[in-house]
Amino acid sequence: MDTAVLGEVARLFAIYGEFESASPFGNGHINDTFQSCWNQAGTRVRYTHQRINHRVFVHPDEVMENISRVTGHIAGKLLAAGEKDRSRRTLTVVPALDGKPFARDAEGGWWRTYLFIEGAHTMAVTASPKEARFLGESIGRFQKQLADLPPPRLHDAIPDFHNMEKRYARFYDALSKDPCGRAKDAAAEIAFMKENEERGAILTRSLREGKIPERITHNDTKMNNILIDDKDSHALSVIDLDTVMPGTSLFDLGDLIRTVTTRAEEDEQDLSKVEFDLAFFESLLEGYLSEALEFLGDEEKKLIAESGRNITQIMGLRFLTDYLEGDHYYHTSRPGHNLDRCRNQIALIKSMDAKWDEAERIVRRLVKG
Ligand code: ADP
Ligand code: GN1
Ligand code: MG
Repeated sequence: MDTAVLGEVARLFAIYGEFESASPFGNGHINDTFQSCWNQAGTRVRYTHQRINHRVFVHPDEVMENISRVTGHIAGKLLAAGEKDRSRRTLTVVPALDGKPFARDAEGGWWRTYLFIEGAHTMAVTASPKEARFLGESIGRFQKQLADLPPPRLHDAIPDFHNMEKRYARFYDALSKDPCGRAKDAAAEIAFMKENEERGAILTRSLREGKIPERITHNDTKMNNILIDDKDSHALSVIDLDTVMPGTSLFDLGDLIRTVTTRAEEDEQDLSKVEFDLAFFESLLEGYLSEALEFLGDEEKKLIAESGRNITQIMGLRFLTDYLEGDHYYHTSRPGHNLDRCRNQIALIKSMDAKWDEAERIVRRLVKG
């Protein structure tokens, strides 16, 4: 998209001053993200604009209603706590000129705008246990901040998002149709997913049977959805709020475990680098539990280690399904990208399994406090 078109989109929002420039930003798999620069009476100010992926989020107005409520609630908490730097500690929705939290472009695209959070970055991999701890803390805090969000229930932004049974049904459908003739190239991965189907259903079943409670959760807590303060590596704010909806605390913890406890990126092809790191796991849990221990129930605590394996499995299964279907869902940048991601997730699960007893021991020790 060229600057002139982005300028037109940016001007749909209630932003003061003169538009100067705009360019693509970030590396998400789903939405298209841009930044714009404005001259506001002599000060250069940036904004974040996102074109919401309308194929993934079929009700963008409901997504934006969820996000407005959630960010408003967190902003209220930060204000009540006398926190400094509040507009860097949560996303701030900038309304469109008509007051709505989104705007439509000439092609029918759905756009939203946030204040650009300055002096922050996202991390692709964890460098030290200290960072893992900060990341864990931020998600525990996020869940705690939303525990008392007033009714009504949030919209289900993507129904059955982490429902393993439904994900398996779609996988089997893709496998039987094999529209691109790719199943033959993924025989080992397909076999792994079939062998592990039963174990993978545990979070879905526990939630459905009421063994673990429904809470408001983020549901996409991979580490690059957390902004880190440039000056002290503290986790500043949790972003990418499209999927905030009712779920289990374990979806969020699981996605953190999946992304924070290995030094390898999600699409690393050298699988010898994909290793579950127990020191990162322990620090991540210490951080998360420093906020969450007070509200977690016994059944949730029992499933902590399992949550990491579970969310890693669901992501591996989704990458594999997208590969079989022809790469329609995730942004890809090379042939076989989704298959590489799937292989990476399976390698991580195998590494978790190899260290399972120690991981469970760490959990038991930490939940005792
Ligand atoms: P996606 O759903 O495609 O993953 P994200 O909402 O995660 O999109 O945004 C993509 C990237 O854009 C983030 O990883 C982050 O680097 C950057 N980003 C998003 N919102 C902001 C913001 N308000 N301030 C600064 N950077 C942002
Ligand atoms: C997507 O939007 P992004 O890139 O943060 C996906 C997540 C996956 C993740 C894998 C709405 O997250 O579920 O875990 O890719 N988001 C959606 O990297 O499907
Ligand atoms: Mg993201």
